[in-house]
Amino acid sequence: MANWWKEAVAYQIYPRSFKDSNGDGIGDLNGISEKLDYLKDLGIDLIWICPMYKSPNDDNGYDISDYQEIMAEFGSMADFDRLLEQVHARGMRLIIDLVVNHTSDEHPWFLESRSSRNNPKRGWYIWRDSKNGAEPNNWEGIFKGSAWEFDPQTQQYYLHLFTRRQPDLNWENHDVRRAVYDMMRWWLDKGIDGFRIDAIAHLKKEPLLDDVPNPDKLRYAPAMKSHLNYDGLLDYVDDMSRNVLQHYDIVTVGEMNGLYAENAEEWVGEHRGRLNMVFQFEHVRLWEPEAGLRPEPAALKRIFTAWQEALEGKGWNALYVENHDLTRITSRWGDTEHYWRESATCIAALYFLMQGTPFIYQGQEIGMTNTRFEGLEDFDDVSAKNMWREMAEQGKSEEEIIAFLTNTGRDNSRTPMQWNAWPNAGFSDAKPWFKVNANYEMINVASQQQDPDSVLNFYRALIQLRRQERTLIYGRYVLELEGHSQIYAYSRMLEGVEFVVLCNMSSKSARWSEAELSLDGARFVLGNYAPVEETYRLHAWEARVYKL
Ligand code: TEU
Ligand code: CA
Repeated sequence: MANWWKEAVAYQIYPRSFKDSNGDGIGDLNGISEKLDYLKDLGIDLIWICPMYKSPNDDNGYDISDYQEIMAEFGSMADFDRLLEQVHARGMRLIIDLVVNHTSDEHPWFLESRSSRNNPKRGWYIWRDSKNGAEPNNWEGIFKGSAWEFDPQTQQYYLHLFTRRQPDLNWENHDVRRAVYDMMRWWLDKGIDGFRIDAIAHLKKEPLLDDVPNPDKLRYAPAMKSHLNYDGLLDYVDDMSRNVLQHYDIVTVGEMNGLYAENAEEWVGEHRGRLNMVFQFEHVRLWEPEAGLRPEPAALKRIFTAWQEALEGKGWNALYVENHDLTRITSRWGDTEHYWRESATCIAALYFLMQGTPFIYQGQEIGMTNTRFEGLEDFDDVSAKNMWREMAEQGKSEEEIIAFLTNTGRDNSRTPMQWNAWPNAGFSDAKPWFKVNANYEMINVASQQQDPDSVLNFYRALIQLRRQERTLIYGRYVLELEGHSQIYAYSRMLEGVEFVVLCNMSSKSARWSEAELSLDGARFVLGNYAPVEETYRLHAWEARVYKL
């Protein structure tokens, strides 16, 4: 079935780091408004902005203290309304982050809940007595340490899967759900076009809150089994859908760690009326620092192909390789040292032309890379600081910790957007809240706009091509050259039209034979190298698209 959001190309904005409009060093809503023409010109149809709500910023806005107010540093509600209006005036759409697994500990709901054991909102959060003089169970939080925090005033613990300043809402409680749904309707009635639903995978907790097995005798044990995609979670989604989502023409994308291709249809199968898309985690979890930086093409083929096939004719994929929680993809999968431009564009072609709605994270379109950290003071992310503490307790050296966080840290993708080669990369007139990546004079929007071979212009070409060719939107995906160790190739087919996408995911040239995949009579439509010399040989990180 055709839907506007299937044909859209989406762009994710991390407001704090996108554009500062008033010279305080912090990105803001008016900064986004200033750049809408840039996004429109790039070919963007749909914008997702990360949380812009009132927040004490323990987790950069993912700790919300008022869902119906704008963070003062980002502007005002009038600024938001103007942004929304200007997005719509350009024929684009805007979705916002729905963060309802938890609130800030400064949210009035939590302040009431913690005020006494018999407060009417006590049951809005998850409070428990201590067990044998310790935490109610042995769960480790996602950001390390115990998932419980003791509240001296009422002598009980509350559950927080993320930081201690992000208490988990109790989704079993019907008043909580009603309040969340009212808030959602308030935004939808304002005219926003949908939600990216944060941490939806964690809403449901194992009902008994029992200890998890702890064979390694850790102080706190990883407890994902008890709260990640836990049995019964879909009942909450159905409830939200019935009460709110189904009543609006919107798009929804759930952040769904712990979901695998074999169950994807339950979440986004069209006849089920749940969510439109999910951000699955399989391809981004592939990479473990100790296993080396680049995943094998075989692993990527297995994962992407499973998702493409699972949803063919049934549901729709969200396609992404970067976001504000991940390291930069060119640093992660590509070769920034020898083939920065080639690998950035090759990875772009690889994921962008599959079946699904492609999302681009700010800076990805110019091939921004990971940054450099010299000491603890260079990190901002609360999860990095917690990890630092944990590793220090385990006796790891400062160098080891910095190396680990440099390769994995979320701060890598949170450096200010690189607009031009002027001071502060054109992000702000003042000292930015977070250090600009030192390579901004080489990697920035202004210089790439001038350069026909830039990463930016490659993204622009991909977007235009996808817009012109229905086959690249709705066509069936078929994996080609399945056993090839360097080349990831696939075709897209619709009503007799066929495209082939070929990507050499390595820093060495790669060949295949005509017998394996013939390009006889095929027309070259897009690539990241100068004219094709040898049809059946790709240069390092070469990507080509052919129409058959
Ligand atoms: O991330 C949550 C998230 O990634 C989890 O769903 C995931 O299962 C976990 O990190 C596994 O390692 C979202 C936001 O994207 C992130 O920025 C926030 O810090 C977090 O929620 C808390 O709101
Ligand atoms: Ca500002």
